[in-house]
Amino acid sequence: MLRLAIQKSGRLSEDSLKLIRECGISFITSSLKLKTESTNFPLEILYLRDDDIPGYVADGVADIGIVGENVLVEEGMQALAVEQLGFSKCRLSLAVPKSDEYQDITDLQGKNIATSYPNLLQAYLNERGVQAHIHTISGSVEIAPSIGLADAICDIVSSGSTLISNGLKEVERVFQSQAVLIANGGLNAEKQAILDKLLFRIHAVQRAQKAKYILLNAPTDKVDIITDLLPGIKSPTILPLAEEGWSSLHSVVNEDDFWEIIEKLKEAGAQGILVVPIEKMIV
Ligand code: PRT
Ligand code: ZN
Repeated sequence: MLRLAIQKSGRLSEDSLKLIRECGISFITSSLKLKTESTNFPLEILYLRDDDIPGYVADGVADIGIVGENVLVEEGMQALAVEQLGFSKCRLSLAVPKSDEYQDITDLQGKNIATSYPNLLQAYLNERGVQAHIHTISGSVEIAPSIGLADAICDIVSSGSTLISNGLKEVERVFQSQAVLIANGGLNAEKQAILDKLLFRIHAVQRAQKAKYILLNAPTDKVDIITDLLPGIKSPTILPLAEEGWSSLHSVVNEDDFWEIIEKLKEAGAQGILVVPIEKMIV
């Protein structure tokens, strides 16, 4: 059985559980439990604080885990990373009081900066030859300037509203982060095989998230033009409609590409365009 560590309760928890469920792995959750076993896949789930996950995976207490890249790199454990998972996207940024005149990073020379990410911040400052006093605090970083604890902060930003409501402005992006799957480097063959099986399913889920199934009707004499317009398609399915001279085209497109060509498809005579989600996609 493979042991997966995920965050017990926080910003990573819900999407981590959702990904596992989308992989067809069933389990019963309870807020009181610290671990659960899947009922249909050789996986055990441990619920931990996110900061502890890289260490547990490195020590082999858990075999794999899901954690933010910010935590992984801060703890110097990036070697454990297997795959970016595309959720919990955020950035680690430097921010200063809104009224400060800020030109560039050299303005922070000799200043006090509060953060929970001293290593990532130090590396960023070192690369730019800036020396500052880093105050490591574990929470409520954004209030540090208003209580006189620091001149600037370095904290996680997602929408930016926390900075705004604390009278701060974002001035430098230090690190881009998202959830990442990590694994112990010394898995035995049996566990590696389970991980490979899990990765196969994760890839199918990820592919499906980007792809959409498209169905449209078109005059049969326009099918060639429309096929050429559809991006990245070798060979769509073409079926005759009951109405003489009309055909139905079915294919898979990337949703972003689809919005680019929608007008052209209509101009070329496409009608009744349906774009539907795909649950899993195996190639
Ligand atoms: O209890 P435990 O230690 O497990 O959880 P935690 O409180 O340390 O972590 P948690 O749940 O807050 O975050 C887990 C991970 O989610 C982080 O390590 C990031 O990888 C990721 N993540 C994504 C975020 C955010 N978005 C985020 N917005 N982590 C924190 N924030 C906070 C940020 O610290 C700030 O206070 O949200 C505020 C900013 O949000 P905006 O939207 O106002 O900009
Ligand atoms: Zn934490």
